[in-house]
Amino acid sequence: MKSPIRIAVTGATGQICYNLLYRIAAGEMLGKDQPVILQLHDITEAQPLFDGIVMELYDCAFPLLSGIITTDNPEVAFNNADIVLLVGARPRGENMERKDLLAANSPIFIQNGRALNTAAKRNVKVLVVGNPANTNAYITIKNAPDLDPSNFSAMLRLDHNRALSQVALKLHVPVSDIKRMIVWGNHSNTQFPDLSHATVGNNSVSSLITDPAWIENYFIPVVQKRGTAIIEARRGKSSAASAANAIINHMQDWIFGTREGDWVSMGVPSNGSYDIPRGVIYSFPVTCQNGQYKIVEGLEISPSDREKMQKSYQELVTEQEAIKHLLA
Ligand code: NAX
Repeated sequence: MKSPIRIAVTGATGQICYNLLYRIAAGEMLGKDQPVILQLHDITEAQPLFDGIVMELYDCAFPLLSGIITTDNPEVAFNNADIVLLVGARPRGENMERKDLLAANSPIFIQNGRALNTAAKRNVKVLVVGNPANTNAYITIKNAPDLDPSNFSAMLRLDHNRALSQVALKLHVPVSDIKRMIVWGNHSNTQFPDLSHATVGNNSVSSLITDPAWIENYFIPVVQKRGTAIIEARRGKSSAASAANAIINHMQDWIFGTREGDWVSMGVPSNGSYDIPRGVIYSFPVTCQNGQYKIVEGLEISPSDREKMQKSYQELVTEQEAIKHLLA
């Protein structure tokens, strides 16, 4: 039997985690032969909610679940962690603007960064899910100076999966036949879902779409606004099952590698590719091998697509400006 992997999860009593923890414990993220220890974090007020969650974890009698820790102390949660999933965040309240959300979440991710710097394994893999995910990842990295920034990523996989599904529905093909989808930029409605490099078999997706207006007028806005559509459809609740699934997909690809001839979208520190200045956490197409992600270089981008990519970058700059004083 392999030795257990320590997986820390924040926001562990929230709705995404209720769809996530049981799948991780069942081996759906790291494989059916990999024991796991769950190190669960939530705020002090949420601690009583762990009772039922832990009872249900035990009641599943998962053969791979080697231990469970619950805590309101991030350093305890991140202690020796191999994988850290930062899901916990302040939800966006009514009448709350994006900048208010940024201000409310910055202290959480400053604290997360410091605790990771102190307590996590040096080769930990950290996925930031809590919104605004890209800028929260930026804040976390800035507060974990002893960890390599390439240990971090922000989640754009739900957007990537949404884009794949829309194309699969349109072309009546299985999702698995579609390769090389990209969602560029910020996990917000400035993101740019780009199917100009996507393929189905030997064909480009764009050559198979007979009404080009579908891309601009349907595909792009539907993917960009899917989060809001889900909230409306679920009577106020945001994506949970699909978000948990995207976390599992993201981590699997990062750890075990992307499939041959394909890539995925991840929010990662820019290396300056595609005119996106270094350091900003921006979603790029990446391939993964041996536990490392690598930005796909050299794709041809039209001037109008470059404009869309810059628009999302500019939003990230505005977000960084809004929290700059908190990082000084
Ligand atoms: P919930 O509101 O159900 O859960 C949030 C959890 O965070 C709660 O358990 C809460 O106690 C905890 N929390 C609150 N304040 C905290 C603090 N100061 N420190 C640590 N934890 C704190 O939200 P849920 O639906 O689970 O969503 C979690 C986060 O994921 C939200 O920020 C949400 O916007 C974000 N999402 C990100 C997605 C992405 O693609 N990157 C998609 C799904 C989701 O919208």
